[in-house]
Amino acid sequence: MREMKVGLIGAGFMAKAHAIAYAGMPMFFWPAPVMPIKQTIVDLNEETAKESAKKLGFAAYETDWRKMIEDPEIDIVDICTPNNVHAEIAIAAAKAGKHILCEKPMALTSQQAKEMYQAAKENQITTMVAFNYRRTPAVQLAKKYIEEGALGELLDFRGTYLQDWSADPNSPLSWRFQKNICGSGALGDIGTHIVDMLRFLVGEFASVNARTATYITERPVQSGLVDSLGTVKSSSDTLKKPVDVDDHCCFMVQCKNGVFGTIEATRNAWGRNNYITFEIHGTEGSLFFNYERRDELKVCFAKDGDDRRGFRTVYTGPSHPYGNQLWPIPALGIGYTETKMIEIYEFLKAVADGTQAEPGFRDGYITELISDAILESARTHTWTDVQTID
Ligand code: SOE
Repeated sequence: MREMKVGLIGAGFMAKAHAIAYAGMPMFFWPAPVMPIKQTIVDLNEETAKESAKKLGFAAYETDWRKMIEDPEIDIVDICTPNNVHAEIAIAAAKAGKHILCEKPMALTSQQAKEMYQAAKENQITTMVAFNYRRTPAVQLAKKYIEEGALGELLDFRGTYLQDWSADPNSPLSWRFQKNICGSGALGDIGTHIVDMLRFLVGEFASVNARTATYITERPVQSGLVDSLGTVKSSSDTLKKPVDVDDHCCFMVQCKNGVFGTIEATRNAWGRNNYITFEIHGTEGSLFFNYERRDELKVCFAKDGDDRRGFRTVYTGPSHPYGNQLWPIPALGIGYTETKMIEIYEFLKAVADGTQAEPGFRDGYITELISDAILESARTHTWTDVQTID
């Protein structure tokens, strides 16, 4: 079996998720398309890099990502850093001929995303942007129902991504609230996941009409780049600095195929944790998914008699997408790591076949163009067309 060496940049929550996925993927997807070898992990802080190599099972560590990319032994570059350095790293990695898995959102701006996409095309590498939730077997099952025509003609899509980790004004001003590091707030961080879901399930965006708001306009300054996602609270007398990104983002979508959508994203919704939902209505039925109950897909069909009609629950298992390779009994439980393992399986399969992975840098770039249109629409209070690419 062909082995490929992975260099991973970052040592936070996402680095852990990716490291577990590299280790676990071949245990589910055997024979693996290629055997990933966890070679080098990179963090700016030497102690963190060294400890992360031990903890996450990498053979070596580095503090300079350029050195890792220059290493001819490395085949795959995995970017798990804050958003502001994705472009520089990805362009260097593409020029060095490495395949790239990049965390979302792909870039700070659509211009950066375009340059990343062009560098990937010019150097004929395989890319993937880590929109992992479309990998959930229940979401793949939803896609199957839609493709088989079980919903008839699609009418509308209602999506949400709600969390509450930033609802407390004393949760610190991490990089996720600073535009020069994150690009946008709830929109880029979580809204883009549901944008990806809509594109995957329904089709391309034509135009949007959006509203954004910043509810907590300043937050306590934190030391270092630690991303505690609200688990560490500062005292109320800590120095505060302004937040310059959106806390809440809500928009209507007109799709090219005529489907209408609404999407809401916020990290300030008390009581909601990872509440990624969609409900899709068609002329012949409806589907409902909630990631907090990710083994379930709710389905309802018009053809059911009046006295039987209503949502019923399909629990995903071996008969469903990826189910054969995962667990042998429905509802044993899909977790975040399974979605990441499937993601890495699909990425490495594309690398092995010399094809493009989905969602790749082209999709990431389109998502950035959609984000631009959303922010522009929120600024101008008007319907705004999404720029198209070839
Ligand atoms: C924080 O909102 C976050 O870590 C996102 O950045 C991830 O993409 C999401 O999957 C979980 O929440």
